[in-house]
Order: sequence, then structure tokens, then C-alpha cells
Amino acid sequence: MSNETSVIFPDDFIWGAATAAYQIEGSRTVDGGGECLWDEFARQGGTLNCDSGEIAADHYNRYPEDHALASNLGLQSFRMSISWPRISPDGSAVLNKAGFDHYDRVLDSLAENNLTPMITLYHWDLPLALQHKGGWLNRDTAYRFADYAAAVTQHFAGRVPFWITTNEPWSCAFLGYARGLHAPGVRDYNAAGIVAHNLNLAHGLAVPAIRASDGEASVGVAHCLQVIEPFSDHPKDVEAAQTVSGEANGLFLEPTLQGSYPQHMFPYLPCLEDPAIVREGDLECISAPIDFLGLNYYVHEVVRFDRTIPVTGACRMAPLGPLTTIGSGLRPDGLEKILLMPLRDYGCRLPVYVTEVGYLFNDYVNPNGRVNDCARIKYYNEAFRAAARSMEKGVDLRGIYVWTLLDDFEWDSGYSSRYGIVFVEYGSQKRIPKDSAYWLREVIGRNGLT
Ligand code: IFM
Repeated sequence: MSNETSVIFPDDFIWGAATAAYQIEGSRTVDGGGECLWDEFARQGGTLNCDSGEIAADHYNRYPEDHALASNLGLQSFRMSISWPRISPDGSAVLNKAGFDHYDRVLDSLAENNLTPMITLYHWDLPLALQHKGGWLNRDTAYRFADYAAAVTQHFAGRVPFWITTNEPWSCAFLGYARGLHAPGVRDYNAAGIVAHNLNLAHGLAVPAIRASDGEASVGVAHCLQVIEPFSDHPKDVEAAQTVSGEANGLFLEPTLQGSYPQHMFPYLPCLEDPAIVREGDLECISAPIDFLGLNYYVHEVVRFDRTIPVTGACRMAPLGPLTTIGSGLRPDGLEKILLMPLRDYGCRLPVYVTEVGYLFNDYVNPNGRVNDCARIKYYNEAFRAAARSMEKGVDLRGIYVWTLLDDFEWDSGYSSRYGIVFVEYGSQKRIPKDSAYWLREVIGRNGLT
């Protein structure tokens, strides 16, 4: 399939772009929609400059234009999420018809533009009312999620070939509850473990609910796997790296694929041995068979032991290798490693989609009116080659979704981070395809790289 210079992907390979409701839609509470925990977190100053998703890229109103743009760029599939508080404004069983109507129109527009929908049911916009009842620390939230998943998939049955239950439970749990960077801004490692379990449970409860509603659709989950290397072969560094990898990878892959939690994490996360948290039957539920694995790739880091770090003693070091303009490490080759991880560690032969891959750069419109993001093109070129190498090694990779179509609200960093292949001039909401968008159109056109 590939040699040093050219790579051709299989004929039925899917090229898509991924997005998330809260990050692009705006119009949060119109048509009866409710607030989510990020609205409150932003008001409380948890995000840069108190930025929020209030307006974002105004995709709620501009989706026809955005779908046409995606289609003109050659994209074949559009990964989006449904906003839980638009469907269930207060998280209860009282559902908002206008929310369903909106997404009916969105699905019509995707069909008109020949874009296959891949829909995520939970991309971090928990209804605020549920957050006030304890959020993901409250086990009941997993059951509320399963009810919402059932209602949504019943309504849209037959129109959506791919359902994803939850997106990156690691980020919700550990960025939101251990590092305090994401909503709701808590710093408590064991609490993050409880949240991780409740999110895993939410996934497990939703799988049969989706199957009962929409028997034809494929059901999966999107995990954000991380390449973690020890700083040295000193046993303390090796253990620290294993702990971080256990937190980011094992805590999610192992219950999904094998029905257990990694035992080496128990000393750091006592909740995993607490029968009130991990109840009888939970792990069977979480390991319900799925049809595909979605993998998101961003993190490739080196970890060393540092006794001053609470609980784990594991310190994520400054990134190695070339840095982006904002100082993050660029390691496109790591995509091959995370794609191989489920196969290597669990013998998993499920179809896999790269449900997100992308990077943030300091993009700007130059005096010619262009956004010359050659660093992003280089990144994607190398990442796609890494994906192709994983296929040669046995991974059943079916498609790649770039993160993301439009510049968007990037959570704690607000509007300061630009990940899109299309530049959004937020004041005017003008869309300007970046050079990477035109490059990607050529890659899709020839279904490969030269
Ligand atoms: O913007 C996020 C997305 O919501 C989840 N994956 C990582 C992206 C980049 O930070």
C-alpha cells in the first residue's frame, strides 16, 4: 500500500472532519435549549477570558453553508455531536421537540451534501441541571445518559450509520476532575477515577439502548489514547510512565475490551476497588460488544518520577521534538503507536476510525487573504503515513477524521487555539479555507499521498 513516497488508501476508506456541538454551534439556549456545565464554568472564569460557546462559529445558523463547504472540500463524512441540553434542557425525561427538529434539518442538509453522519452523543456538554446534581460524580448521570441516548437514537434511527457514545472520557475525567483545567475545575485524583468509571458505565448502558433503537447502525466509542514514554530506564521513571499510561489508556481500553480495570492503578485510584463505585455487573455492562473503536490522537509525552507530584509521583515533562508556535510538541508518528495499541495490548481486531487528529497553530490571514498553514500540512502528511503504516501491521483502519473543520471554541483556551482546516474570522463569521483544506482535498481526490 505504501512505499517511501506514495501511499494509497483502500477504495472504501472514509475521509471526514470531526466537530462538536458546544465548540461550533453557538445559540445555546434558543429554541428551548438548556445550559451546560461549560456555560457556568466560563462565567466563573474557568476559560481564557471567560470565553464560552455562546456564539462560537454560529454553526447553529450556518450549518447549510458549512456542510456545502465541507462537501466542496471533498470530505465524505461529517462527525458532529448532538447537544444533550438541546434535547433535554434540564437533563430530565422531558424532551424538547425543537431540539429534535433542529437536528432533523441538520441531517437533511448532510444528506443533500453527500456527507455521511457520524454522531457523538456526549461531547462534554452535560446539562447544567445534572451538573448541579453532582454531574459525573453521581452514578445516576450514567442512567440519565442512557435514557437520552435511547431517545435520540430512536428518533433518528435509520439516518445515522455511526453512533459514538462518549468522546474522550479521559479528558472529562482527568482534565475536569484531576487537573482542574476543564469544567467543572476539580482537583482530586480519586474523584477523576469515579468520573472515569461513571463515564465508562454510561457508555456500557447506552450500547444496548442504541442497538434496541437503531439495529442497523454501528456503535462505538471515541478514546483519546496517549503515547507515554519513560524519561529513563530507572524503575521509578518506568513506573511513573506506566501509571500515566494506565490512567490515559488502560482505564478506558481495558474495561471496554476486556471487562476489567488495570490492577496497577488501584493504589492510585482506590475508587476502583470500592464496591459502592464499581458495582457488581458494571464491568460486564461496560464491555458490551461494540462495532468499532474511535481513536483520537494528540498526546505523545515523556514522563519521569517526581516525588513532589501528589498521588502518582508522575510528572509529564516538557514536550520533546519540534514545537508548535504555542509550544506544544509535534509527534505525528505517534498516531501509528496509538492505532497499534488496542491490537498489541488486547488483541483487538475491531474496525478502527481515527475519529480526531489535528493540531493547533498560530494561523492568521496573510495580506494575500490566504492562511498558509504549511506546518499543519506537514503534520497531516506525516500522520496519514503513520496511519497507513499501522494498516500494514494489521490494524483494520476504516477512515480518518481531521480535527476539525472550523476553528472553534477550544475549551479552557477559548478562542485562542485554532485547530480548523477552515479559518473563522469570529467578528464577521467569514470562513476562509486554509491551505491545508485545499491540500486535503487533493489527498482525498487521489485517496492517498504522493
Ligand atoms: O477540541 C478538542 C476536542 O473537543 C476533543 N479532542 C481534543 C480537541 C483538541 O483539543
